[in-house]
Amino acid sequence: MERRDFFKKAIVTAGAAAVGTSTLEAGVTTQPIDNRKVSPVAFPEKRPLIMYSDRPPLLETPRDVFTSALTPNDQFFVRWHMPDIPTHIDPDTYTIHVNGLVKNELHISLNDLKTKFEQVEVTAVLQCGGNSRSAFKPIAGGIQWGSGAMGCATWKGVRLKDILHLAGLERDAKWIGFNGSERAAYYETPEFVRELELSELDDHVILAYEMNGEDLPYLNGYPLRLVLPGYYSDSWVKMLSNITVTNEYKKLFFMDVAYRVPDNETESETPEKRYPTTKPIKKMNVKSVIGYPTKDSLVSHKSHVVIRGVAWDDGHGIQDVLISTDGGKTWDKAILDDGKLGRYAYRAFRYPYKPTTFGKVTIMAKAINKIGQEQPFAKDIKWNHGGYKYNGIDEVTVEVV
Ligand SMILES: Nc1nc2c(c(=O)[nH]1)N[C@H]1C(S)=C(S)[C@@H](COP(=O)(O)O)O[C@H]1N2
Ligand SMILES: [Mo]
Repeated sequence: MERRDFFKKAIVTAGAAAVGTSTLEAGVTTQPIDNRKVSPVAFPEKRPLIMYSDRPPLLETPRDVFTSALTPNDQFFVRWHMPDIPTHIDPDTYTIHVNGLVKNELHISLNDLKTKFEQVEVTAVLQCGGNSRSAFKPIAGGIQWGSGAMGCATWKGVRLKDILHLAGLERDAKWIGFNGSERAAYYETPEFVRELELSELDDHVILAYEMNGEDLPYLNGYPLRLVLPGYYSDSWVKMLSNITVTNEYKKLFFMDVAYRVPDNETESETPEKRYPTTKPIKKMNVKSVIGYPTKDSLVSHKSHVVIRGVAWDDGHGIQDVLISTDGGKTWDKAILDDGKLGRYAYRAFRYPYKPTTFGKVTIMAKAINKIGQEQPFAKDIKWNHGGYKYNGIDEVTVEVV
């Protein structure tokens, strides 16, 4: 069977299975999102995570880590596109090369980055555009991530703007490309490069060498990565080797085909008919994830449970998180943390809950941001082929005993 035919078949089957199930019925969770095991194998600097592949490393953070606003480095998810990641990086000889339409071509060492520029910090959520893809019905293409292809950290580094100022942009400079250091497995595969329009980059964009007060973990892009607060992480190029300024968009680059959604208002299409034009995913939509309880928690009848989780968007800020413990019929406000980590960070939330019935209970969380955008019910989620930008109301079903 051709791969294409296989996909068609998988979609039809999954579509048929979805008919007749209601995501709102208490006691039924139709999200496959939690049905994964943490791998017993740990990678360098990482505790055991949910593994989808070892080369390239694809590691997901378990849901129960999302009970506080910062994600520990050793539990932070990992995503690489190419199997051939450098295994040795010498911090004393590493330089970042800035070239293209600049007046001064630069080679900046790690030490110069840390000593000759203003050092800045930003706490920001890094989320893969394919996070929660496994919740799409029917199945959408790509790795079937649960909710843990994301994390939030405090990033430290230097402003991209300051580096470009030193390099001096030529008058016709319009685009900027960021290269990772890894190599493709085949000559035909383009390298990992992200191109962005210079006009969309603001002061918050940094080249970061530190994550939560430590060197970046190797798998999260040591020694230097791009940090674009508010944007999905396909733009956050790791192990940066090169920054090239151009006056035109170079179509052959890797990211020109992946991480795109239909270019229409609802960013959606049907499995049968692909929308003809696409646009990059770019900014994150409003979303929340429940960290406690999980489907593995045993919750005691009439005990004092604290439901916990995190909520975020692209920087407008979270206004409210609403919790339902009756499968979406009634909602009540959760308590949010003080928000001191800033508008690009997770807002941790908590909600005291005393279960008064036995058996399965479905808990839901819905975030609303400061401009009134809110998470849709899972059944109202708009579908796209790539399985990007899933932000349905989160739900967890627990057993009350
Ligand atoms: N050099 C390089 N940078 C990269 C990628 C990659 O494959 N190579 N993948 C991108 C994507 S799609 C994601 S989701 C994030 C993952 O970052 P993490 O591994 O630190 O979690 O890195 C981004 N930056
Ligand atoms: Mo990603």
